[in-house]
Amino acid sequence: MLGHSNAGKTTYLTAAYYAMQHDPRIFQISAGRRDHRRLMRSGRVLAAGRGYPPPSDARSVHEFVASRDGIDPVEISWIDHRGGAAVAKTADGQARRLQEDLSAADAVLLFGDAERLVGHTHSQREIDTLVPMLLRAFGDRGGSSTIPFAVLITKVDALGDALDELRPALHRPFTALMDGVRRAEWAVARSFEVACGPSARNVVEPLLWIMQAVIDDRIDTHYTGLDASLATMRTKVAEDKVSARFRAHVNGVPTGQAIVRGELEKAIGALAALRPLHTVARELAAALAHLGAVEPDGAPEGGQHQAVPS
Ligand SMILES: Nc1nc2c(ncn2[C@@H]2O[C@H](COP(=O)(O)OP(=O)(O)OP(=O)(O)O)[C@@H](O)[C@H]2O)c(=O)[nH]1
Ligand SMILES: [Mg+2]
Repeated sequence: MLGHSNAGKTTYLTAAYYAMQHDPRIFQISAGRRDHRRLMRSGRVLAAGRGYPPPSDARSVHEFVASRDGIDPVEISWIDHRGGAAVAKTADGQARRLQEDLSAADAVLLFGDAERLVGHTHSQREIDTLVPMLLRAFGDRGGSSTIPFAVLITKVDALGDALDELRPALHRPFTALMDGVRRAEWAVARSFEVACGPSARNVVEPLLWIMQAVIDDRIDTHYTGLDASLATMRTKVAEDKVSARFRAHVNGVPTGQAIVRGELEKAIGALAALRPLHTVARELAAALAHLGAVEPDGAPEGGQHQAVPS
C-alpha cells in the first residue's frame, strides 16, 4: 500500500477489514486475534463516524488469510507504508524495506487523496516520480503472475456533488500508470473512487478486484500444469513399445505407463481444483459487475459507482 502521507491508507485497510467481517463477500478475511480486535475496534468507530485510526509513524504489516470452502486459503501480507515512503529521498531503513517489499509484492494499492489530487501540483509530482519507479521495479522482475495495480482515489465523500465535475482531474494523474500497464503484459490496473466512514463507497471492491487477479492466476497455473501433463502423456503413450518398457526396466527408470499414471493423477488434481476456482471467479465477476468496464484511462465507465454498506 503506497501513497502520500495522510492519503487514507490506514483508514482504508481498517474499513476494508471491518466491512469484510460484516459482509464477507465471497471470501472470509481473518487476522490474528490482537490485530483483529484492534481493527474491529477502529473499524466500528470509523463506520459510526466517530473518528479515524491514528496516523502511522512507521511501516506496519498485517497478516491476513482469505479463505472459503473448496479452495486453498490465500495468505495476505498487507504492508501499510508510512506516507511518502516511496518518494522519500532519505536512505533510511524504510526506503530500503520498501524496495524489498516491492520486489516481493503480488499486488499494489496506490493511494491518492481526492482533495489533494485536484490542483495540487505537488501530488502530481509525487505520482510522476512513483509511477516509473513502480513500473521499473515490477518490469525488471519478470515473474509469470499478473500484478494488479489498484488505484484508490480516497475521501471522495469530501467532494460532495463536485465529484462528477472533478472526475477527469482526479483520474488524470494516473494516466501514465494506466498507459504503462496497458503496454506491459504482466500487469492490470483499475481505479476506484473510495470513501471510508459513514458514507462508505467502494470499500471492498479494490480488495475483491485484487482477489480476482489472484484467482485468475491460479486458474492459469492449473491450466498450464494440465497442458504439460497432457503433452507428457501424449508423448509417453506414443513411445510406449515393449522395447521401451524393457529398456526402462533394465535402466531402473519409470516406464512410460508409470509416467502416464503419475501425469494422469496430476491432471485429475488440476481439474478438481479448477472447478471451485471457476465458481469463485464467476462470483467475483458478478460482485464487481456494477463497476462497469474500464475506460482507456483506467477510470470507471461513466463514473458509475454504487454505495457499499460498511
Ligand atoms: N472525508 C474523509 N476523510 C478521510 C477518509 N479516509 C481518511 N480520511 C482523513 O484522512 C486522515 C488520514 O488518514 P490515514 O488513513 O491515517 O492516512 P494514511 O495514508 O494512513 O497516512 P500516513 O500513515 O500518515 O501516511 C484521517 O485522519 C481522516 O481525517 C475518508 O474516506 N473520507
Ligand atoms: Mg497510515
